[in-house]
Formats: sequence, structure tokens, C-alpha cells
Amino acid sequence: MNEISSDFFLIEAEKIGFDLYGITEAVIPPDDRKNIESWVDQKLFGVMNWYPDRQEIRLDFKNLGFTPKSILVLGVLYNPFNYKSYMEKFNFKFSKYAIGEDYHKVLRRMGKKLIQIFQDKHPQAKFRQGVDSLPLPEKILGRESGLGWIGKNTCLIHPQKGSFFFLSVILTDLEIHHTKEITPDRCGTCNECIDACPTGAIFEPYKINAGLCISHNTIENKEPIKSSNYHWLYGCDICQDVCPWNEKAIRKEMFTGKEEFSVSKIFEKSEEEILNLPEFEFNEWKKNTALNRISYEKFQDNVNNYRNE
Ligand code: B12
Ligand code: SF4
Ligand code: SF4
Repeated sequence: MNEISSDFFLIEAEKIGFDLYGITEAVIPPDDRKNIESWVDQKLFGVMNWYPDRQEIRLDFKNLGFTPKSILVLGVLYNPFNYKSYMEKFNFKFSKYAIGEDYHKVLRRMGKKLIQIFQDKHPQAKFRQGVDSLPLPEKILGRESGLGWIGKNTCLIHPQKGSFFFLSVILTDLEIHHTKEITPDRCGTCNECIDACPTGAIFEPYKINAGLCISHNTIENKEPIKSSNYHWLYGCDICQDVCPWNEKAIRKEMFTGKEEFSVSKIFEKSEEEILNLPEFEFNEWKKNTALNRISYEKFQDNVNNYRNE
């Protein structure tokens, strides 16, 4: 198979509008394999029973229709500059990643453009994109491609851009030369995220019990939640909001440049109007947003949980 240089890939990724981009080989390092296996063995995946399936893809890149050699890891910032001014009028909380257009769609569109450029140059090569859609450990691949370190809050953090970014991966059987530059862990003695997490989901540095996480409880768990969601209607940003690397990124105005991730017009409504949204309006809203993971019933459960707090 062709061996090509990484420069072309990375320049094109930047032109398309990715904020972060890197390349790594299609291999999961042994320590990470062990951590993933241990996470599964300890059943830390909450109600996400789909997680342990297809470990052969996650750990060994098998059954993909081809054997990938290189992986492009791409990131897009999603925190809009006006999130705070829009959202501070509400008592409920709504995570930044879901207030705009569905990131799966946005990153897929961008990735398609990139694949097309490479496909034209390398017609024999194979490509496959994942945005959450493939069972691949995107943060680990992001760290391996030099995009940042996995913090104690278990998010991938870039030293200048913080952690409010989405990830997508493009697998290819092209062998792309790249220089490995790993960003060292910069959490140091900080424990802000662990101290701030209200549910104890980050039960040890770098380890999350997904079943305790508010993000899991407001989105993944389809049952009504009996414990508090601490005012969160959808997702949770606490362990990222308190992170000094995000505070620094925000001071440096590392906001999203994507119109797609700007605050949805729905947030121009009053708190009560949002909490009482009729089903058809909710469905209209969720159609093009990351909110489409939940039903109207689940949204109402989250509203009830909030009202009872
Ligand atoms: C499952 C999942 C969740 C679960 C579990 C979260 C988690 N931290 O893994 C839940 C539902 C809780 C969740 C929540 C959120 N998610 Co999510 N999620 C995923 C998903 C689909 C898989 C991640 C995964 O494999 N986790 C399993 C653990 C084992 O893998 P890992 O964290 O990489 O593990 C490393 C370390 O954390 C450590 N470790 C962790 N647990 C343990 C346990 C043991 C015993 C050991 C030894 C080690 C260990 O070891 C590993 C490295 O060696 C990815 C998409 C993807 N395909 O990768 C998105 C993804 C991680 N999520 C994302 C986002 C945006 C979120 C939220 C911010 C959304 C929100 N606002 O509510 C929150 C953040 C909560 C948090 N603190 O992580 C982004 C993160 C981007 C970034 N910059 O990091 C991703 C990459 C989606 C995307 N395509 O952009 N998510
Ligand atoms: S997202 Fe919220 S509940 Fe989940 S680990 Fe972070 S602070 Fe804890
Ligand atoms: S809050 Fe502190 S410990 Fe947590 S991820 Fe950020 S730097 Fe690391």
C-alpha cells in the first residue's frame, strides 16, 4: 500500500475547519487495553449494555471490512462564546455539547469532505469514518495522535484549547508517516474535577463509574432517575467547567467558530416555556440536535427530576 506523508492530510483537515487534527497508527497500547478491559470487567458502563459488544473492533480493529493502518483523529471545538450569557437566566442546566446542531452530523459532513479529497488522490485506498458510531476508543486515539492528555475527569484535554471539543476518527489502510508527539499529563496535583463531581462518578483519578454520571442518567438511562441530577436537564459539564485548562482556554477565547454549534433559538424561550414544551415542539427541536438520544418521555422525567430538587 502507498506510504504517504502526514502534511497533506493535516493541511486539508485544517482547511475544512477542524480545530484539532493528528495521526496515529491503528494500534491500542497495552495499558489502555487493560484499562478498557478492567472497566468492562468491573461493569462501570452503567446501562450501556452495548459497550462490551464488539470489543474485537475496539481493541483490535477487526471486522471493519479492511485492516486499517493509520487513523486520523479530528476535533472540533463546541463551546459557543455566548453560552454563558444565554444560559445564565435559567435555573436548570443544559450541557454545552447539545445546545446546537447534532455533532454527529456536523463532523460526519466535514469528514466526508476530507475523505473525498484523499479518495481522489488515492483511489485504491479504503476509508471509514466514526463519530461515536464505531466502537473505537476515540480519546485514546486522540491522545496517541498528539491531541492532548486524558485528564483525571477522563476527558481528552488540549493544553491551549481545553476539552470542549468533539472527536471523530477516520480509519484508512494508507500508511501515513507521522512524528509521534504525545502531550504529557498536565493534571499534576489538581483534583478540582473529582472534588466538584456531585455524584462521586469520578471515583478515583482517571476512573469513571458511568452509572453514577449525570450525563448517563439524563441521556443513556431511559428509566426515570430517583437520585438528583443536580439541576441538569441534559448532560453535565461540571467536571469540565471547573478544570483550570478550560478556564484558561476560555480566557484565551477558545470558542467554537462553527455556526452549527451556536445556541439554539429554543433558549430564547423562558424557563417555564422550555420545561413545558409540547411533544411536537420538543421533537422539532431534537431532530437536528444531539438531544435526539432521548424521547419526549425521558425529557419529561428529567424535567420532573429538576422540579423536585
Ligand atoms: C461511553 C461514553 C460516555 C460515558 C462514559 C464516559 C467516559 N469518560 O468514558 C458517559 C455517558 C458517562 C459519557 C459522558 C460524557 N461524554 Co461521552 N462518550 C462515551 C464514548 C461513546 C465511549 C468512551 C469510552 O470508551 N469509555 C470507556 C473508558 C474505559 O474509556 P476511556 O475513558 O477512554 O478510558 C481511559 C481512562 O479514562 C482510564 N479509565 C477510565 N475508567 C477506568 C476504569 C478502570 C478500572 C481503569 C483501570 C482505567 C480507567 O483508562 C483509559 C485509558 O487507558 C465516547 C466516544 C468514543 N467512541 O470514544 C464518548 C466521548 C468520550 N464523550 C464525549 C463527551 C463530550 C461527553 C460529555 C462531556 C457529554 C456531556 N456534557 O454530558 C460527558 C463527559 C463525562 C466525563 N467526565 O467523561 C466526547 C469527549 C471529548 C473529549 N474532549 O474528551 C466523546 C469522545 C464523544 C465524541 N465523539 O466527541 N460518555
Ligand atoms: S459529567 Fe458531571 S456527573 Fe459526570 S463525572 Fe463529570 S461532574 Fe461527575
Ligand atoms: S480539573 Fe484538574 S485534575 Fe481534573 S482534569 Fe482538569 S486539570 Fe486534571
